[in-house]
Amino acid sequence: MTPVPTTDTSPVVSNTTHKYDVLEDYDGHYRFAPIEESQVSRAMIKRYFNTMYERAISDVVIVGAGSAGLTCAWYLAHTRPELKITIIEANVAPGGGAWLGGQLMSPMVIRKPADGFLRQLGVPYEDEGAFVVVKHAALFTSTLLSQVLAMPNVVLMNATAVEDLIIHQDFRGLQRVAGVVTNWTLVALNHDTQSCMDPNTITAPIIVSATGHDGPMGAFSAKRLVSAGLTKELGNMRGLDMNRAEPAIVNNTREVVPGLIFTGMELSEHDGSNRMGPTFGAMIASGIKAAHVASKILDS
Ligand code: AHZ
Repeated sequence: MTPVPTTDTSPVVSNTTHKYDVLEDYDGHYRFAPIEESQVSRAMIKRYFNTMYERAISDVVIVGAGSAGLTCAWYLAHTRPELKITIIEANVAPGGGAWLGGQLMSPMVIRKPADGFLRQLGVPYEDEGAFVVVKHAALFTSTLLSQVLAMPNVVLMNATAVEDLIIHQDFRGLQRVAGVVTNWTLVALNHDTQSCMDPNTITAPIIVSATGHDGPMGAFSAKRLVSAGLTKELGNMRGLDMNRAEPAIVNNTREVVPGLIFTGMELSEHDGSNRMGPTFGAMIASGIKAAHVASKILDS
């Protein structure tokens, strides 16, 4: 028999309240607290612009909220709760490439010993000997992201691009990265179509750049160092070799010029090291190392 089409879209009414229900009444009498539209606008505007005002001077700015940038933020936020950590992410969705494992498949491989970070996060995994597998990369990334955002000393500004670096010069002529130049990403992508749309700035003694390898916006700071004359030329990312790539990224995580630390795959473009493909242990270990380097510089 052909099912009778129905135009009734009202939700299914249940007489029993389940223990997980947040609604007490599905029976057509559910009421929200009354609100004025302007209250909604002001609730957002007040907080967003207060945050921009407060974070115009930050302690650490992390550029890029991929696996390396978020791990760095998590570790730094937990070990240095007094620091104002500001993450700038060009995309609407933070997480970079860490929503999937490889070739758009969901499982995520993490080589030991970086699996220790999963235990700190409380992310379950299957042990395969030399490496572990998280059933879905999104489980890692969403857990990491939610824990980073829950930290009171972290602010994330997504849909916001870093479109330049602030570079100061001291009395000896030594150049130092002293902050970032930001714009909403939609503005940053439209400089060719509009008259000048000036950016904004955030100053900080430490910038951690984690913008990934070359792509629409990737390797941003590495490229800017070259065009600003602080780095001679890009090394350019080399071919895939998991065994060479992962330790190289971790061991070379460092302050590349005064005030600017590189972490994650941005390093491969700067240094000319190999890519590792879909294995994420180096992103975690490099992010943690970047946090240590930042801490040490701030203490010096
Ligand atoms: O949107 C970018 C992404 O979320 C963001 N980003 C890039 N340029 C930016 C800019 N301003 C603000 N100018 C910017 N944000 O940076 C993030 C980079 O994340 P990612 O996942 O691309 O890099 P990652 O180094 O954290 O992780 C790399 C993961 C890879 S790539 C790879 C391979 O190709 O072999 N293997 C692994 C594990």
